[in-house]
Amino acid sequence: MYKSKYLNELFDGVKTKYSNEPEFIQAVEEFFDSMDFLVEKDPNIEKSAVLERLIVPERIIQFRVPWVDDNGKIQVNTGYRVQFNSAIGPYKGGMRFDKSVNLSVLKFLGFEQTFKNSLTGLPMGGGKGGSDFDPKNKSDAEVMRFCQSFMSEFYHFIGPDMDVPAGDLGFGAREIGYMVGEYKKLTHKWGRVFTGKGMSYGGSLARPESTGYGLCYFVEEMLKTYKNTDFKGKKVIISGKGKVSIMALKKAVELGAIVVGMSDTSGYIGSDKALDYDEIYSIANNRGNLEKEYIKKHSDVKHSSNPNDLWKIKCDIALPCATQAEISIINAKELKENGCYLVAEGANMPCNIDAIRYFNENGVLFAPGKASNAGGVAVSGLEMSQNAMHLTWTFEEVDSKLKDIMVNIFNECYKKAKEFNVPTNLALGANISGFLKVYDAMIQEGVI
Ligand code: NDP
Ligand code: 2IT
Repeated sequence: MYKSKYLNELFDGVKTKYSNEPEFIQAVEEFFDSMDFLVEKDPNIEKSAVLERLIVPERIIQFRVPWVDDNGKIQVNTGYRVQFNSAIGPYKGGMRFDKSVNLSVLKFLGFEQTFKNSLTGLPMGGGKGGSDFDPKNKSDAEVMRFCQSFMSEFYHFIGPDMDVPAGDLGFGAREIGYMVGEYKKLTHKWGRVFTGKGMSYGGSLARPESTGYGLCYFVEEMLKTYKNTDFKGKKVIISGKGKVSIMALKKAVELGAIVVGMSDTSGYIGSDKALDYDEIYSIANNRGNLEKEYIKKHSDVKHSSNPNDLWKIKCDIALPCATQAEISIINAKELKENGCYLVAEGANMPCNIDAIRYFNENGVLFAPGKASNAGGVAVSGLEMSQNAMHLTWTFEEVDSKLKDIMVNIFNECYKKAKEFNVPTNLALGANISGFLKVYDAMIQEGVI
């Protein structure tokens, strides 16, 4: 229940209209938690129907993706792009390939992306796309044929000033390469249309590192501001062993943390001591199974085939970096009982809403993904700038801009949270700061 009658009615409408979209409903509910602090102060929010407009994507594109597998069998998947909001810039956001992909998941991701991109301070609107295609256990040739078929429809809807996709879960350098290649073939234009490209064809240095590094820069600011400390000697657990998790691991270790637990879809590994960084890195690079592979060389670790057992490990800091709905209220309580005092989202919406409320009410510092994982899209924005200027910045230049952006996002969120007398509520700070810029642009652009 919100304090505001208007928000209650609006949210009831969302729940009824989108009753089959639970992920999208959670993203809106969490955002409205913060809007409840704002709508009574500013009657123009209701009058301008900005929230009614914001929760409806500007455009949803859905298409058939037929392709032929290595056995000559014809397969059919669904392709999507949710062009959520272009108030402050062209649509920007990742592409996800996973069997769980559906409109609810892509709408929640596109909705959150709109505020995340606004927080970066760069002119990027929000979008998200992908397919229910599962790249696991597919050959490179199958992935290539799938990407080519996908792009044969998708290329109509993207472009440097229209919509610039990037990677996300199940979608990395390999997929981006095939997509860019096919885009070029179909349009006869060099593919300035994706970010996260390889370094040999227009990618930005530090883009692969950016989400995980950015997350650690954000956490450093939290530790400094709220606890007058830093990463040194802190016990950290990180879920996943994907693009975000591995780079969070690398930076956390570099900053002096002791990473004591990690996971993937096959299970988790945990210890009292630091895990073997090189071994995890090598398993991840070879797309291996973390639990089974790691224990071959380190039989002394705790492990199980349930990735969620990760949250039972004693730690100071938890960085969920795998996927949505990883941390339930039960996991949240386990974390708190085991001494965890800071949870920062590297993934998008890994914490359920009751877990977030529990953290905020029980003295566990919480960083929402739309702020703490914004480093990836921020460096995507920097990749777009470099491409437009036909030049390349060094790793150090990009990394230093990334750090500035993350410090700035933290400061913005913290300042807003203080302004509303809830100084540790960074979710509120992120939602309100991200919203205000989009709101201003939507009012200036009229009812469109
Ligand atoms: P990847 O596909 O590279 O990695 C995902 C990892 O999560 C894999 O290791 C996968 O395991 C693991 N995983 C998936 N589901 C579970 C689960 N239920 N429990 C434990 N592990 C699981 O994706 P990314 O690293 O790119 O993305 C991860 C998250 O970060 C997503 O939420 C994404 O939206 C978000 N994000 C990504 C950004 C980016 O730039 N890539 C930017 C901002 C946010 P396995 O290896 O077994 O498949
Ligand atoms: O969720 C995200 O912010 C991403 N997957 C990165 C998007 C991007 O355009 O770089």
